[in-house]
Amino acid sequence: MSDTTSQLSAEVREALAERRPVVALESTIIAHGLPRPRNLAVAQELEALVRSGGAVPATVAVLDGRPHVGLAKHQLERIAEDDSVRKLGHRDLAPALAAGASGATTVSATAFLAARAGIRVFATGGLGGVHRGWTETQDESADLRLLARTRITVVCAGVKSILDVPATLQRLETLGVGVLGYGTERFPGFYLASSGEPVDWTVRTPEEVAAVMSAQETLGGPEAALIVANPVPEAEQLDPVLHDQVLAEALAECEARGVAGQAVTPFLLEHLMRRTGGASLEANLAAVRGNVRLAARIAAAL
Ligand code: PSU
Ligand code: MN
Repeated sequence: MSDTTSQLSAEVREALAERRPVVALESTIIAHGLPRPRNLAVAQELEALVRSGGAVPATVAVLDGRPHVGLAKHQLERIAEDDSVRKLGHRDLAPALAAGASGATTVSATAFLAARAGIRVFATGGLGGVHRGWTETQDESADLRLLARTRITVVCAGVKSILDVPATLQRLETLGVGVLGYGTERFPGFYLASSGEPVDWTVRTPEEVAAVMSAQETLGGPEAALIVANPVPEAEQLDPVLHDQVLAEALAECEARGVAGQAVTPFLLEHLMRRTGGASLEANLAAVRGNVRLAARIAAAL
């Protein structure tokens, strides 16, 4: 598929043309999910991790109304530092392009733009999903439905534990999105190694993931994503007791303040970070690093 709307960096374009491994990275985690100035250092570190895994990093964002796949140094700095950078889900792309706006892309917008550019593997922290209290708010991340119709493999530490995890897994099943536990029989819990929920399929090597991807291609049919759920190492997870306690407070605070829509996820992540004295941030980063390393190995195995 030729993609003339997006600006591919020269490095990404050449790698794709020569069928070398490329890993897409999202930018919302950088602009809205991590504190400054650490966010820029993390963005650069994640790109370096992809490179040391033998793949080319393609961080995705929208700059001045143009989607970019693969950012130059100053572009990555802008995403990390500029206050006017918005949060763009898939549905926000067209208005952002028309308005000439700049924004960081969520999982839904990143997966869409990356797949469109011909990238097969994407790494992030934790997917969005069905929020607790869904029966009242109907808050379900656009990530899920977009992944139901986009052929890309997403390496993540499960879905954010601020969500209703069993309901999210149920939605993924309904939507026909495949879920593989990587080296685990339990669905990971983002900050925690396990959410306690079972997964139906377990793989243990990048080659096994690549085999599932090629079987998806052979089968054809709806172009759904494949989720590779890779747990944070237990030694680096957030203390589960602290997690449950602080999360309950964060959810109550979110409701009391009437935080809604796109602001909910950044609010909860920030609250957890403050109330765990930064421990949730370390667990989040450990999870993301592990996912980025694994994504590079999967891209190389293809
Ligand atoms: N993973 C992280 N931190 C984040 C996110 C993922 O470790 O901030 C972002 C992703 O961009 C994801 C978004 O798509 O949170 C979900 O937001 P929402 O719940 O508003 O759809
Ligand atoms: Mn939402």
